Parts: sequence; C-alpha cells; structure tokens
Amino acid sequence: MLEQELHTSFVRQPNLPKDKDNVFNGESIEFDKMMMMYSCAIKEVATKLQVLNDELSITSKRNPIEFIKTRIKKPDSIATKLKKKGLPLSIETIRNHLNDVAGVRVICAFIDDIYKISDMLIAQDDVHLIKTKDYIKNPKMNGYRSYHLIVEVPVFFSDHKEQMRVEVQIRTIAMDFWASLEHQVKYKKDIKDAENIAYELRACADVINRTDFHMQAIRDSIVEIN
Ligand code: 0O2
Repeated sequence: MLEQELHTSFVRQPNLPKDKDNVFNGESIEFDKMMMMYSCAIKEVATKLQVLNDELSITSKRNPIEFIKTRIKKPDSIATKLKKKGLPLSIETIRNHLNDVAGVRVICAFIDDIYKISDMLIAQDDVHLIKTKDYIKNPKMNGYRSYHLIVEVPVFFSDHKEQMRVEVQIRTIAMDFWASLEHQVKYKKDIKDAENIAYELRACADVINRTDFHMQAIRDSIVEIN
C-alpha cells in the first residue's frame, strides 16, 4: 500500500496513477475525476489526523502518531480486485464496491494510541463510520495485526459536496514493519521454502505483539512515576 509518507510536520500527497490508460481507456476523464476526488478525500482525512496529533502534542505532551502514509490504489490493482469480486470494471462499481481506493495508514508507537486516534476520528460529526475490522484483537492466521476503519468524509468541490470513502489502517511501528515484509513476500513469485517463511513470519508476529504490549506497560510505568 505504501506509496507516500506523510510525516506529521508536513504534507505530501499521492500522485495520481499513471498506468490508468491501460485499464480505463474508455472512461479516462471520468476516471481522472474520480481519482482526483479520492485524492482530495485523503487530504481531508490526513489533515484531521494531523490536527488531532498537534492538539495531543500540547494537551498530553506527546505525539501519538509517529507518521502517516497515504496512497491511491493503482488502476491495475483496482481492476484485479473488481475481477476477484466478480464485478465489472466501471466507475460505478469502483465507487459502490471498493472501500480502499483512497488509503491512509497511521503509524503509532503504542497500541492504546491506535484506539485513541480511532475514537477521536470517528467522534467527529462529519466523519461517517462505515465499518471497522480489528485485526489486533482478532489477528489474521498469518499473524497480520492492524486496526482498519472504512469512513466517509464530505469533500467540497466548486459546485457540490461529495461523500468519499477512505480506508484508514492504524497500526504500531512494529506491526507496520512486519506487514511491509509480509506484503513483499505475498507479491513475490517463486519463493523458495514459502511454508517455512510463513512459519517464521508468524513467529515474528507473536514476538512483535508481546513486545508492543511490553513497551506499552513500560511507557505506562514511566508516565505513573512522572
Ligand atoms: P494493498 O496493496 O495494500 O492495497 P473488503 O472488501 O474491504 O472487506 P479486503 O479489502 O480484503 O476486503 O479488506 P481487508 O482484509 O481489511 O484488507 C485490506 C488491506 O489491509 C489490504 O489491501 C492490505 O493493505 C491490508 N492487509 C490485509 N490483510 C493483510 C495481510 O495479511 N498482510 C498484509 N501485509 N496486509 C494485509 P490489499 O488490497 O490487499 O493490498
């Protein structure tokens, strides 16, 4: 998913995909317009998260968010996902059936920050929560952990307002480290000893989970002392 990083001190937005012509040759302008709208939705959500982080850096004297990454799903990935769902390739099916064309990934130091940030985001009255998936409380079989939210936010254009869907993935630095490597393995063909690698990754995920909770307990004891 990682295409752009949004450090909390400055904003960099994803570039619009360049390979669209191979996939959407018939609806190119409409496709560009839709992707521009998703790109704007990413900006809205990323700004909301930055504002929360800035406020918390004053009120609780630390930044719960380490950094934010954003990405727009590539046209070929969009086409693959629609095909997998047995849906035709069109602007309408993308808008109605894909939740993750616009993606924001939030990286926190501690597990409790993940839930804090999520609660604060969905409490905002212009953020409409569509669904959550808690892969921290219910990790995937391969060891994947992360907290996923699908939200809708209003984006204001020159003559209308559009509700746009954004997938927000919130995870710790350690979970992100794990997911990045596992993602590489998933997309690499002809891996030797794939079964053993999956076993090793699963073992690392367990160690990382224990370490995340341990680090949080240490942080809590430091906070209590101060
Ligand atoms: P990419 O390349 O990251 O964009 P849905 O139709 O939304 O209910 P979906 O999309 O399968 O079903 O939802 P899910 O399980 O919430 O996964 C969405 C995204 O989470 C994935 O996007 C990944 O970014 C991430 N993810 C989920 N499971 C795993 C995993 O096992 N390992 C890693 N590394 N990432 C995972 P995409 O579209 O798969 O890919």
